[in-house]
Amino acid sequence: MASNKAMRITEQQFGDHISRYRNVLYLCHRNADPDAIGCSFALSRAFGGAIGAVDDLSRTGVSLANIIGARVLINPPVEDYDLVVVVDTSVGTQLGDRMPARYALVDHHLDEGLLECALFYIQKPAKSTAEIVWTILKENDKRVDRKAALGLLAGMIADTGRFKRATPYTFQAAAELLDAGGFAYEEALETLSVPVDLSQRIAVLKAASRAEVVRQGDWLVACTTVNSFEGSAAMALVDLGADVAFVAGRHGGRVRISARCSREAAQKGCNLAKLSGEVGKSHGGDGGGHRSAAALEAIGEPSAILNACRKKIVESLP
Ligand SMILES: [Mn+2]
Repeated sequence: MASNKAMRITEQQFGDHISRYRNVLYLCHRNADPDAIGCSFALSRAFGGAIGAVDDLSRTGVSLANIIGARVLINPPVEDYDLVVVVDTSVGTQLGDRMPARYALVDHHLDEGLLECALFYIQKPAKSTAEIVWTILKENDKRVDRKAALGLLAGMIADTGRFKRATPYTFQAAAELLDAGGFAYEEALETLSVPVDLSQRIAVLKAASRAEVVRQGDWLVACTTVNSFEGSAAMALVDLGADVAFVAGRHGGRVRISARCSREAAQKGCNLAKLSGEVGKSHGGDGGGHRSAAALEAIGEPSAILNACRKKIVESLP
């Protein structure tokens, strides 16, 4: 790879630099997420150019791209472009064998691997690349339309864990994007909600409506039966407030039980991996997993094996 003197530029200088190239590709990392997609889309709208991604998009990346109408080329021929702007990417391995010979970089990670060979770059420790891109647009007097604003805000929401890791600038940029885009915050949140299969939702709702809840001191243990998506159902019961959940399903001649517990229950000593192994073995099967997420397969009546799980967990809770 040709060695260049790496050139750090400011957000304001981006427009001047990018205008020297006629045919630009904004390239997202593998499994491109909403931050990468939203940023590439907003930059391509403002300065022109195509959007690409290496190999695939994440589930929420696909959702966002569909909603804002981003056309993302999968594994585009990078050598066909005058300049590739690598977006939201910190290490070359995220680009697989698509590493372009001539590239610029816009990113919020702290890794230095891609800096040295970049023609120019902007890299800052922001909480999302979208915050950097928003500054680029403002300082180059670019207006954003509704879709570009939606994409950038979705990127911020996703990368900050719905603002759990936000800085004052994240909130400021988010407010400005809501204003510029003219949409409700709820709409930006919705771009990230990937629909769950109908059959899965039915199974989880059935499991919840049939659940039997036992209270032991301050602990709530939920048990239920459903014949598919046991793991999702157990997770949903913990989300709803159970400390521990066991969901049984019949599969051919065998019974499968998925077990989940809250983080607090696991910290206080709940060990579902051990429990699943013991109950599984005592019913002609086996089980295991993690402390807070485990499963077993055994032979017998679902209700009897569920009872055995419930008895064991109640005995073990402090
Ligand atoms: Mn990011």
